[in-house]
Amino acid sequence: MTISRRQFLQSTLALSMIPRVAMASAAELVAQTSIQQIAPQGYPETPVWSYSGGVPGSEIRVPQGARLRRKLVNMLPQPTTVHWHGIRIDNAMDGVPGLTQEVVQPNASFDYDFVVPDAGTYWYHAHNQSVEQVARGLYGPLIVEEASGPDVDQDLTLMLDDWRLDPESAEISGDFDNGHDLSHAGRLGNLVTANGKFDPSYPVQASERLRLRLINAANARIFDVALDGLAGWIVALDGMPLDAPLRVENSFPLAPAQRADVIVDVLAGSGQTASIVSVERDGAYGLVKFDVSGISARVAGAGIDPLPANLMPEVAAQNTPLHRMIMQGGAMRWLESASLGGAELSGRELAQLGRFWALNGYAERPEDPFLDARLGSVHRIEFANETAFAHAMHLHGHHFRLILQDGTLGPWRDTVLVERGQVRQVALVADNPGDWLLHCHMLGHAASGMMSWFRVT
Ligand SMILES: [Cu+2]
Repeated sequence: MTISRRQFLQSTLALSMIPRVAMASAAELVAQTSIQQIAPQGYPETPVWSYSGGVPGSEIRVPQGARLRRKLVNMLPQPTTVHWHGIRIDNAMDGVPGLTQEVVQPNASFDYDFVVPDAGTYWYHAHNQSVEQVARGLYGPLIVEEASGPDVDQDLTLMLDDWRLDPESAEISGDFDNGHDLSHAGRLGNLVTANGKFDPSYPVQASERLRLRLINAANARIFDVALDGLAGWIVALDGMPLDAPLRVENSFPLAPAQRADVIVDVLAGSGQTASIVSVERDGAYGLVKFDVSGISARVAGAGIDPLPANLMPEVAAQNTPLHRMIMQGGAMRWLESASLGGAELSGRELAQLGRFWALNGYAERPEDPFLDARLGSVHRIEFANETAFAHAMHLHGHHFRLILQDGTLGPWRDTVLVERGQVRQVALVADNPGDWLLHCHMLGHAASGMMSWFRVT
């Protein structure tokens, strides 16, 4: 084989055009301190912890089935790890300290290297001392593209967060172990952002069709998402396509760690503003605005097709073993006692140690797994929420199917919102070998007792 002079020139030209520094840093994910304008203009900038200099960390976009490699370089004053949320990943790459890897010390690094089997909207975030590290900004979007995606004019990732900032200095409030937060709804903030900005706006044209990838990166806040000036259909939840798109009628909950892919048509006219809001008891507040200018040539009213399905296992939920996970404790339902460090402690003793919650009587990740599953076996888990608060239960390494009230199988998810007093069943095929965390994604709850795990061998 010979290379023609023309080909040679082209290849050397191509090489010289590749920015070498960018190439080197593309494979690195540097956890570092940085500064960013989080509060509205006019307020001071906020010192944050970020991946490679910005919150959210830069969007990682790869085709379905690709191999993803990132060297985590820890330039923080604390040990850290990265969890690739929702990816049905090789266990050794799951990023859970003490379960799948050792923490990455300051000035040390760790090579993450895995395949992304499923298309969809995922995210990555710190998984050591996450109640602090995620609140300081250590998260970013991970988008796995379908071979052929839907016909849309724009594909926008909107990563939502809820910050607790000092109203004067705009510094992140450092009370991550505040017992009141831990024992109640978790750390709720005073400033909501999308993509690290307060009240951002995006330019659109009237009649455009957008794919919005909503990701809730907040520590504890459940958004109740509603659309204004937009007609929307949910096409995927937690990355996984729905069998049939679901029209957004009023609002839908997006709990911490959950994602929703929504295809929207811009109904607002040129010169108007469309928006995404979160509905609260006493009104709604804006998350994201769309400034409408001009009119798209798109013919309005075309139907929404489902996204191409990922290759998921068959779940035959009937007559499969049922494992009960009782969620206990928190304010108003204080623990009488629970197990910690091999001893049974009273609720008062646990509270003094900053433990307010328990799963099946354990106020920490127990020594033995909640479920010891044979590879390929099918299980149901029943989450029984006996507390006075909502919890977003997240399973690592697997997606599960919700079991609906009538016993039929609902959507695939990796994080299920269990409202207070509610009992929810899910079904899964334990098809990914390893030790996997199962915990509440209200990060203060996880830090103060709501942590368990299951084993697949
Ligand atoms: Cu919780």
